[in-house]
Amino acid sequence: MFQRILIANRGEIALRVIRACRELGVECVCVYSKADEGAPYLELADEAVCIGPGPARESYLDIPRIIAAAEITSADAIHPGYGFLAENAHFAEVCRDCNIEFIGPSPEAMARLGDKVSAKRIAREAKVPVFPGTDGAIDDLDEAAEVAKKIGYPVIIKASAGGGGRGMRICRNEHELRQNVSSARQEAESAFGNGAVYIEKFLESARHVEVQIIGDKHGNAVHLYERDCSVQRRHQKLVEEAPAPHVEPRRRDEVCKAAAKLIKKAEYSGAATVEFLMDDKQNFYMLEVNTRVQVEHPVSEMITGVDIVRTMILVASGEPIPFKQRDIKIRGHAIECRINAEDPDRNFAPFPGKITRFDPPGGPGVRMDTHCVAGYVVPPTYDSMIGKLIVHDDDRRSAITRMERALDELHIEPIKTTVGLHRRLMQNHAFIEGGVDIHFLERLLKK
Ligand code: MV4
Repeated sequence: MFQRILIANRGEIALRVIRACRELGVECVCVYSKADEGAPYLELADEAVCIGPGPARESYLDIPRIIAAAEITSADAIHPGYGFLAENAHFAEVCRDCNIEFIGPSPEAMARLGDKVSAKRIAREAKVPVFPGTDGAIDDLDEAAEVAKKIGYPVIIKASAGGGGRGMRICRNEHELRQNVSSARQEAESAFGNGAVYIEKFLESARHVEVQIIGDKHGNAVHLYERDCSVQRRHQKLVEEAPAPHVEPRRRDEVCKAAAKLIKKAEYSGAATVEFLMDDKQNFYMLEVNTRVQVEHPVSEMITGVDIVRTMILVASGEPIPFKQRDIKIRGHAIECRINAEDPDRNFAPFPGKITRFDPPGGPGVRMDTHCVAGYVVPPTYDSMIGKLIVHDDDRRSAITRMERALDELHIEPIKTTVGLHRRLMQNHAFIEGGVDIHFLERLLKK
């Protein structure tokens, strides 16, 4: 096992990793920027090192500074959390060159699955369903138009290096396709330094279902079942739950096994999420693979009893996954509400500032993952998520009731947050019935 882990992240996920380190008896070092100076979670680390000014480019994204911090503090591993450098294959490679274990996949496996054209190719080889479309990146317009004609409109242009909805174009006819390909390419080139784009059949309405996987360095991959993350706005998830409501047991088995097969085929170790769209007949199609621990990992932890962050650390140190697939059973239902410092009435504009009252909820089946306390100042510098409220209960209905109860106990003042919207969601008829699609929240907000 490692002696010391450096946590190359901030906020609630940094605290989540600190807790995992403590329980494993591993020391931990936090890096922080000027904007996070004095943050209370830093006190819980064995050491904290300032790595630069607030802007992430000069701190949480600055590879030489992070490596220097690891070397100065004798850290033998780095946990990247999510965001920042978590899916940067170059960073994983620099860690390897510096003899520091990156707690995540090898740079090669990260590249194989992080690139969507490559991930789709591996998925096809593993017989994992994908949308029909071009086999690889588009070379020329005529070829793209031919493929689109064959699969039928609408089609969607996606950037191979994109993700989370960036660099997509929906095309409803050949004219739109011909218009969009070159601009999509240019946008991808300037945003990701990789102009490769591909097209596939566009599905108008679907649910976002994603499967949590853990792979190890011995060729094993175990799934921790699926999450439904359909409640989102502009590709920002707001509510996630596990298991996905109204999924037939046979389908569940199929989608989870498909995801595990893909991860095995890619010789991937660490935590991964395989994203799918599921249509109203429960056909599923792989979208992309996230090669990191995700914000919403706690709902999978709550229904399976597996500590995902601890397991990531174990497998990075070379241990085999300490459980078998047959040991993993779904127990009850879990829901997560993301608590953001945002004003839902002002188009979700960030609302940083000092929190004077912070009362997190408690009691049975309630978990709040947050780095906030009364007196904490939410900096304007980073994303606006200030915590996650997670509940677990025997079934979905009880979990919703428990979430309402927990939301009533939660008081954050005076900043604006998404708490009120979550209250409204927990009482929404369509949400309570379950199985809302990816356009549900945007439709609700228009009303
Ligand atoms: C799609 C799609 C429909 N058809 N692909 C958006 C984020 C990225 N992961 C992929 N996305 C989509 N890909 C095909 N072929 C619709 C979306 C999509 C979406 C997916 C998941 C969650 C929310 C979404 C919101 C709008 C569009």
